[in-house]
Amino acid sequence: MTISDFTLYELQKATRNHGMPLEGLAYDVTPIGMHYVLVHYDVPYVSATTWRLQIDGRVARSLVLSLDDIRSRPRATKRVTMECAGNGRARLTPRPRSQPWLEEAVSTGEWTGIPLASLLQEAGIHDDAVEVVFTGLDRGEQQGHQQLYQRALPVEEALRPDVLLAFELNGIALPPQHGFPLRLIVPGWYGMTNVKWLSRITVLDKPFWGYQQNVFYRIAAHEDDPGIQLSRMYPRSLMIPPGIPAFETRERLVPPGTITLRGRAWSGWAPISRVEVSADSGATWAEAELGAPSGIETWRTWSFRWTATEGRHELLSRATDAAGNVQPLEPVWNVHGVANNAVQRVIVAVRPDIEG
Ligand SMILES: Nc1nc2c(c(=O)[nH]1)N[C@H]1C(S)=C(S)[C@@H](COP(=O)(O)O)O[C@H]1N2
Ligand SMILES: [Mo]
Repeated sequence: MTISDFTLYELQKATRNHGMPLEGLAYDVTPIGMHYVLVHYDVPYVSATTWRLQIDGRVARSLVLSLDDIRSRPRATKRVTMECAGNGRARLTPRPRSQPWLEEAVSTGEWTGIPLASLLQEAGIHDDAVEVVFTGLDRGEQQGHQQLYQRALPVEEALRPDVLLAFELNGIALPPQHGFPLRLIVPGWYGMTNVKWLSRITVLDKPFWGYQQNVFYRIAAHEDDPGIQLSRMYPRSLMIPPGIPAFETRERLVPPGTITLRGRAWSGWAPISRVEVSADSGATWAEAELGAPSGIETWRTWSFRWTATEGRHELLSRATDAAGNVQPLEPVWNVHGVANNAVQRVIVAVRPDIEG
């Protein structure tokens, strides 16, 4: 990869949106400010006093709620790992034109809010309800489609007890870039599901059609391929960068000897059941030790004792979940550059002059 490969178009996005520096994998909960950010259009300015949430469509009673109304209800807090579906996009050749993530578009937040199901029950959703549409306040144009940011969930998913309408991240009011004053949190699903700056929740008796649902966020082999709509996160494992970085290349420098490699793995389909590590570019693999089990909601820690010998090495880690999904060794290209969960490759130079 050379920097000149990247276009001004991508740089404009990369300077607005930011990833989690991978040393942030050391934290169970990503500190605010290190949590990755992805904003399609502009961060809307929202006044907490005039903002309202509207719930309508196939419901017995439409509701209009203020932030105080929402905050006064029984609340719940959930630790949730969120990953952008475009994570890994910049590794594809040719590179689809969008936010050029390498591997850093993942974080874990502690989200506080009210269960979505409680509001839907209060509104009384009709038996013919099929999907629930979430509309944000942000608006823009993408591929000629002018739109408010909208995504839908099947009713069964919307009624899951762990789905939240969140007004806090890590114990403070949502920062503007993370969706102030209210956002959706759907554990296990890719980032685009978690609609920020929510203004409206609409219950439909037929499937929703929208740009962010049916055009983008599909794994499609070519533009006209209907492909598959994305939902849950495919498994991925990442390593806390070992040793120290070289400023120019960000290659890792470590002294010879035994070191413990550590990282995190997650999957939205089933709990992580296995992580393997290769210290020879994938020729041989060995089992990493897994930390405490986690469900589909949060990442799981892993560790691996590695005897570093002088020279350059390519370190890989590969996650498998309990449903049998495993990370591919090579990226699988698709039009929008989504769901590329190919294994990460970390180049390490082992040198005796590096201080331990
Ligand atoms: N309203 C709205 N919601 C949105 C987005 C957006 O652009 N507008 N981006 C989505 C995408 S693609 C991702 S990956 C997550 C990112 O959430 P974060 O910025 O809080 O990490 O928000 C999702 N929710
Ligand atoms: Mo995303």
